[in-house]
Amino acid sequence: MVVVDVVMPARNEASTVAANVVAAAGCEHVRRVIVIDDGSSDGTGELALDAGAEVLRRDARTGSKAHAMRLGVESTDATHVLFVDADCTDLTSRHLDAVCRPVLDGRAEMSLGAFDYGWLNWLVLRCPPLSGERIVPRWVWDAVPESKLDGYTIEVRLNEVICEGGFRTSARTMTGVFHRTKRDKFGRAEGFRRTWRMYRSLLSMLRPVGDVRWRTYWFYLRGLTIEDAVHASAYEAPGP
Ligand SMILES: Nc1nc2c(ncn2[C@@H]2O[C@H](COP(=O)(O)OP(=O)(O)O)[C@@H](O)[C@H]2O)c(=O)[nH]1
Ligand SMILES: [Mg+2]
Repeated sequence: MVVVDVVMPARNEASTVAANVVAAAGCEHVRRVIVIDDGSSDGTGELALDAGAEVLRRDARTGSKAHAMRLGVESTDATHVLFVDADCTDLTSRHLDAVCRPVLDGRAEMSLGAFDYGWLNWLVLRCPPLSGERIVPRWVWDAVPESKLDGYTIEVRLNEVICEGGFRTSARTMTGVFHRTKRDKFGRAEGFRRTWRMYRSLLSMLRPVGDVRWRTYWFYLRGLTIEDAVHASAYEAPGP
């Protein structure tokens, strides 16, 4: 039997976490919503709890977003994990329903929703995906070795498992959805520093500096199906 739980890493996302928990809980395929809060000083964990999530806490001095995700996955026996970042804006249950469907229908092993970049969406959907909004069977997560858990690069590691194994990805734009950027969260200077650090980590994953093969991207494109953009009110969920 297929069981989907949501794993939502959250650190200082008080302004958006509750709305994302409600969106995740309203997804028709989802059983539990698990928020992993570490190091928040703005009440993120309490807001998530009030919104209906189960909240796990971590020691903020060690690890990263990836370690928070691992704690979430380890806390469930779900067959599939739907990862959702806590800083999305205007995310709805209908977006997440659409993200889940191809995997549950057996049309893809990984399915993801990309943010809405307007006229750039056609390009974003063809780039190696960094989206935090994605569903995978738990064996995909389990295939990422402990030594490769890292906050900035965990999405690339999940891509690697899918691509190198010859598995399929389904992607679509989630119309109207975006996130609070590092600049929104940390201001211009610190936001820029963190963004720079993130792209540096991502680029240094590639050979010859790192261990990710360039042809992994070719494998990705081979297994990729791009679906129609999904709108907040794409369809009515079935009634009770
Ligand atoms: N629990 C936990 N969540 C984190 C950590 N780092 C980032 N996050 C959360 O992971 C999600 C994505 O992180 P974010 O900083 O937005 O990355 P970006 O989308 O690439 O800018 C957000 O919900 C963050 O709050 C962390 O160390 N621990
Ligand atoms: Mg973000």
